This record gives sequence, structure tokens and C-alpha cells, in this order.
Amino acid sequence: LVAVVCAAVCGAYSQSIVFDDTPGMERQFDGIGGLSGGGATSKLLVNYPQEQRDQILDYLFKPNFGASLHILKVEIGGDVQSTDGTEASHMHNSWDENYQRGYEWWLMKEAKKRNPNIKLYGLPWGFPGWIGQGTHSPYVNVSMTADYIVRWINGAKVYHNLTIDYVGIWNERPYDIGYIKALRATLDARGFQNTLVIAADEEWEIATDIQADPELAKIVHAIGCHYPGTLSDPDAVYTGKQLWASEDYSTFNDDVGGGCWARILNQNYVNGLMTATISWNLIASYYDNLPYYGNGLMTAVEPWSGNYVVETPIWVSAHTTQFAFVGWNYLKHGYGVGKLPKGGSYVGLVNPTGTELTIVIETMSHNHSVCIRPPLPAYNVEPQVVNISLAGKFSSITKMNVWYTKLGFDGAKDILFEKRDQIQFVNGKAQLSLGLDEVITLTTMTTGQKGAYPEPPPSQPFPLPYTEDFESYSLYEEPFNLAQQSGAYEILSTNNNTFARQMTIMEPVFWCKFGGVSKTVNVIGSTDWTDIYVAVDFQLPVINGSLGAFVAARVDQGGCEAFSAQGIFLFAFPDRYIVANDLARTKTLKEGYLAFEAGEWHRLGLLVQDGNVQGSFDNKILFNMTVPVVPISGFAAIGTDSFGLADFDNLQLTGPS
Ligand code: 147
Repeated sequence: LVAVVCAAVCGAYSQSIVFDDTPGMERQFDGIGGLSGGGATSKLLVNYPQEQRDQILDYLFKPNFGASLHILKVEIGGDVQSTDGTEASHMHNSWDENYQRGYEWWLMKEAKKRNPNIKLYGLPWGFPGWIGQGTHSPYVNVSMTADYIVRWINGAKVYHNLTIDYVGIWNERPYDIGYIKALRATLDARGFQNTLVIAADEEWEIATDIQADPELAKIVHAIGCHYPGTLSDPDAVYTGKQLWASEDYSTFNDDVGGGCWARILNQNYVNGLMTATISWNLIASYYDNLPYYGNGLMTAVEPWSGNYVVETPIWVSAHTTQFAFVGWNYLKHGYGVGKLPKGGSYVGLVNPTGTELTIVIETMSHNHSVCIRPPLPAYNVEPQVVNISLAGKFSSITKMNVWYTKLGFDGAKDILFEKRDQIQFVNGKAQLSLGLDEVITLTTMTTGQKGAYPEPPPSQPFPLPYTEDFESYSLYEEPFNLAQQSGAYEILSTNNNTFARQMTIMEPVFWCKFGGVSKTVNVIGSTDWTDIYVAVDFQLPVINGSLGAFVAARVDQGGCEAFSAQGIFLFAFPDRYIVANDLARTKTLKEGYLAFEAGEWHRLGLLVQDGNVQGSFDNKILFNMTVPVVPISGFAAIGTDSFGLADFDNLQLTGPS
């Protein structure tokens, strides 16, 4: 706990840390952010009841309230699986252009509504197939890819009045210098001189290319490294470029996750001179048992109940975000930035006119601040007393406001972002007693608020029975609750009927390392489901139609592993049906005769009950069989047998009676 008064004996073992602007400032602070996408991480947030959804958005973006983020990074959807699902491209095909798909436009507008100063950053994970022209590279025609990306930036402006501040290259995949130059040239030619290029969203390796190529050096605004473990490469520092942890965190959002976030927010600068840190992800809004469940600043996975959880990382963020802003500057190492004598770290941030000072101190112990990656070398933190000394222009400060967090482990209660009594400075000096796993902000800023809303509604399981006819949707929206793991689904309407269409007609430029099978799949519900009835109307369009459609139960995997998902899959083709034990159809359980034509609507049903599987077509029983041994539970799913158009309507899910 912050203790200003210390017995005389404290002085004997206390150490001084100084905050002094005399030698000037070091680097400019570029902000703390969250990442929506890479992929589909905000999926379940979109159709929350408006009341809870607005509350959640306030906790994330509203200044002076919660995480109050400075940067929102979003995926530029590419119709590919990009971790927890696929996000739609604005150009499924070369002849197609649409800026109403998905939810990132909506999210960016909600963020801007709350904080007009929030910076926006777009980055693709994958690309629709036509960009690769039959290859799996986006660089076969770099001006075409640059055109595709700049169209997204232009669409943001024209259709949503959103200014994209930063754009990246290809998430965690190879960059191409020719492409980076083409991208810059295209941005400039279309009036986006102010959209800055961040490269290359992997490690620091672009630093050597920047050193060797003055033209490239001019183009790259900041080097963006992922999961830097608070360290930057000397080559990267040598470029003189801004250095960003352009994706970091990805840790379950309990107190250890909060500890990770607190440690890296400070130490990315202290150890690595990184001036921006962006959390993967912004909000964990994807079903449990998809990859990296809960790896967001907070969790919201129940649109049907409205339940959500404001987790520790939100309040850890607030310690920095509410009291320092983009364009502020860090003090110099040794003059307000450094490691504490007995472990932990501190940063001093100053506003552009030099009149406000914010100090953030963290004392996270090793085991209480481990992030998902990279491994964290051993270190020690001990309780300590530090003498704080304010020098230069700051020497006249007599008091600072104090915000305090102590993460509670082993049954102890968390203290999260509480306002404490002011700390008094006598001749620029004060003493602070620090315990373990604390975050303390000392600031001249008088703002700061621990935002609060009434408890959200209680948690509820996915509601069954469940029906979805899509009639209430806006055109081009993505179906709610159906978490697309391959393919891109959107709401269309013909003859006064609204339905969901699978839009991807060719294999995309994948992001997942192992590529994927040429199937599309949407999962829904819970991986706890065992017995279930799943039925849907489907139609295979005549032109560019998929070869078949399926309904499935007990689907056990999503994410990049979706392609190897097992389950009970009933595929319908114009001339037969196939029951497979896996999405890839490597294991056929049953086959039989079926006859229908493309362009006709039919209903496909799958009932798993009491050890029996029953398939139906247009409500007539097709077969009965014994339930396969594995998997024993999983999501319900619908999808297609190949990339190609397919329409779905009147989804019905019924649980065991
Ligand atoms: C990152 C991705 O960029 C994100 O989309 C998301 O998948 C995130 C989840 O932690 O991870 O990709 C990485 C995946 C693996 C490693 C690093 C980054 N790794 O093993 O070092």
C-alpha cells in the first residue's frame, strides 16, 4: 500500500528514483491499444442487448472511464480463418466491392463515438483467393494488392467517415518490399498521405532492410513487433524508427494476465523503447473452446444473456491510459524511466507542454505476470521503500494524485484502480512503500475515474430451442451466433426472403499455417452439447454454387484446427448424402441416395439422441445409425462441401427433451 509516512529507519534501505525534465524528453508515446480480429474475436459482442453492449464499449473506449484505449487495431477481413474465425473481405471477388460487411466498421464507429481521438489501425491476416491469382501469396501482383487495401481505407472514409491512421502489411507472414512501396505510392496517389505504414507485424527483421534501403526507411513509420518480451532488437533501435509492440499480451485475463499486462505496458518501454503496445485481443467475444479463450482485456461471450465480465486488464490499462495520451513523451532513462532497485519498473510521461507528469510504477512478481509468450526469465521483486525525487520543472510539484492496484493472489482480494489520498512532496521529495504485484499511478492530472455500471445479468447457457430466420437483419450483416470458421457468410434477400449466403467461391490466401480443406463451416452453441437436433433449409445456387451443404453436431474444433474438426456431419449433394465423422470427409460413416437440383430449397436435419443418429431430408427420414464413438460432444454446425455459394435459412436447434 502507498505509505508516505515512513519510520526514520526507512531511509537506511530506501533508494531514490528521480523524475527530471532537465535533459529533455526521450521518445513520443504512441498509445495503448486493443486488437479486434485476427480473427473474429469480437464475434459475439455484436448482438448483445444494446444496454450491455454500450456498457462494454464504454469500459473499452470511453475516456476517463475504463481501459480508455488510445488505439483500435482491426483486421482487414480476408475471408480466411484468422484464429477464432473468419472475417469478411470487402471484395470477395475482383468484381465485388462492399463496405457494410462484418462488424469492424461498426466497432470502429463505436470507438470513435466515444473517443474521437482514438487511432485506427488496419491489418490483413489473409486475402480472398483472387488476390493470390491461384497462388497462396498476396504479392503476385503488388499493385493489385495495394489497390485492394487502399480501397478498404477509402471505403472507411467514404462509407463510414473513418480515418485510418495506420496500416500494416500481412500479419505474421512475409513482407515484400516491393509491396510496401506500392502500398505507400497508392496511399499517396489517393489522398491518404496521412495513413502511416507500420511494418511488418512479426518480429524485428525488417530493421535490416530499413537500414539498407533509404526509400523503405522513409515509408515505415514504426516497426511493429509481436510478443517482443519487452525487448527490442539493437538493429531496430538503430533505425531510429518508432518501435511498437503491435501485438502483445494474448494471455488469459485473470490476475496473472493482469500482471502480464501491467509488466509489459511499462517494460516494453523501459527495456525495449516501445512506445505503443496493443493487446490481442481487445475483447474476448468468442465461444469457449475456440482457441485462446479469454485472451482479451475483458470477456463477453453471452449475447443471449447480456452477461459480461470486466476483467483485471481493463483496470491495469486505466493506470496508463487515463493519465497519459498519444503525443505525450517519455522522460529519459535514468531521469524518470527505469527499473526499481528491488525489482519492478517505472515510467514517467509528460504532456507536450511539459506541465503534467504521470508516473506509472509496477511491481509484478515473476509468477504473477507470466504472459503466453515468450518465456519469462527468472527475476526477483521484493517489497521496497523508494524515495521519489522530482527535479527540473517538476521540483515545484507539492502533491500528486494516486491510483492504486494490488492484485490479490492466494485468496487475497484484488484492489483494482482505486483512488487514494494524494501524495505530498516536500522540496520535491516523497517516500513510497511498495509491496508486490502492485500498480501505482502518481499524476498531476486531476481526471481519472473507475467507471461502473450495475452488475450485468447473470450468466446463462446458450438458449435452446433456438431458431433463426434472418428476417430482422440488415443486408450484408454476418449471421449472429454462427461463428464462421471457414468461408464468409452474409445476409442477402431475394423475393422477400432473407437468408444467409456463403460467399467465398475460391480458396483464399490462407493465414493458418496448414492451410485448410476446401469446405466452409459455421459453429454455434456449445462444445458441451451431446444430444441435439440441428436442421436448416439450404439451396445451392446454379451459378458458382457449392457442391453440397451440411448440418453437423458434436463438432469439436474451431480456429486453425477447424479444418481437422471431427463431429457428425450430414452432407447433402444433388445425387447422394454422406455422413462423415470429420469435416474433411476422410472418414465416411454412411452413404445413401438423394436427388435434388441446384436452385431448389430443401431442408436437412440431423438428430443425435440416446446413442442414435437420424438424418432427414425435407423432414423425411433418410437413415438411422449408431452414434460414432468420438467426439462425445461439440458445437452444432452448418456449412458447405466446397468453396462456392450456398444459401441457408430457418436454422433450428433443439436440445434433448
Ligand atoms: C498471433 C496472431 O497474430 C493472432 O491472430 C492470434 O492468433 C494470437 C494468439 O496468441 O497469436 O500469432 C501468433 C501465434 C503463435 C506465436 C506467435 C504469434 N508463437 O507461437 O510464437
